[in-house]
Amino acid sequence: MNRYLLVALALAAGAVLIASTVSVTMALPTNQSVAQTFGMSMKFKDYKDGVFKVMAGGGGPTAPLTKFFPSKATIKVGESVTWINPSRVGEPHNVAFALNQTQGSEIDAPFIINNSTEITPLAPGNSEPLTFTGPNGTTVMVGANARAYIPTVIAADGSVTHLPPNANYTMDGTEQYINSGFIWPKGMSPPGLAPIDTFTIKFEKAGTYDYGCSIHPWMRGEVVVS
Ligand SMILES: [Cu+2]
Repeated sequence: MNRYLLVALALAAGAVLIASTVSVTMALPTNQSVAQTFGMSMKFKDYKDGVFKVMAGGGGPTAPLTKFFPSKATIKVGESVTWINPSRVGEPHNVAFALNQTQGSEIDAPFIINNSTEITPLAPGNSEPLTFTGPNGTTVMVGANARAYIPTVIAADGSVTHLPPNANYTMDGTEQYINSGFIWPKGMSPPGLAPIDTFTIKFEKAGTYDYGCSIHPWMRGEVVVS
């Protein structure tokens, strides 16, 4: 191998190293860079009368934003956080608190149905249910998980309650799981789904509460209550 080739290889390796360093740095957007990209104001802070507002998503048709903003809400005991979805396109988000980490919040889940059950699409068109053979020859159908689509609370004793759309829930801190249901930009919920465009939790117990969006698992946020 001649030395010119060696120099060229060394330069190429250096360039790759620099490029990968740059791309890693750019892959972690700060709140500020996200705000600039999407024309949001870094000064956005809507926290008055004991209610802290958080935007779940944002952006428009060319670039929907999948981020909670601000991602950290700091409030006092007895105050509330309200989530809204300001997207300009019909992209839903939800707010899921898995206080007991074993309680997941997948948006689709497999369900065992009777082997003889006939499933007929309500609307004629291009749809059929996703089914497969489960354990012991059972028939399994994949369906929408109501505990991610509609507001749901699982209490400490495991009892499940569905809240009305746009619920205002008071959290005592003993819950295993809380989900807002799909929050749509106002007026953009599809027919057949609950017209949810907001969700509010009043926090009665101090602590740091992590939450996420079941639809976009990289969307994370936290509420700090003191
Ligand atoms: Cu989301």
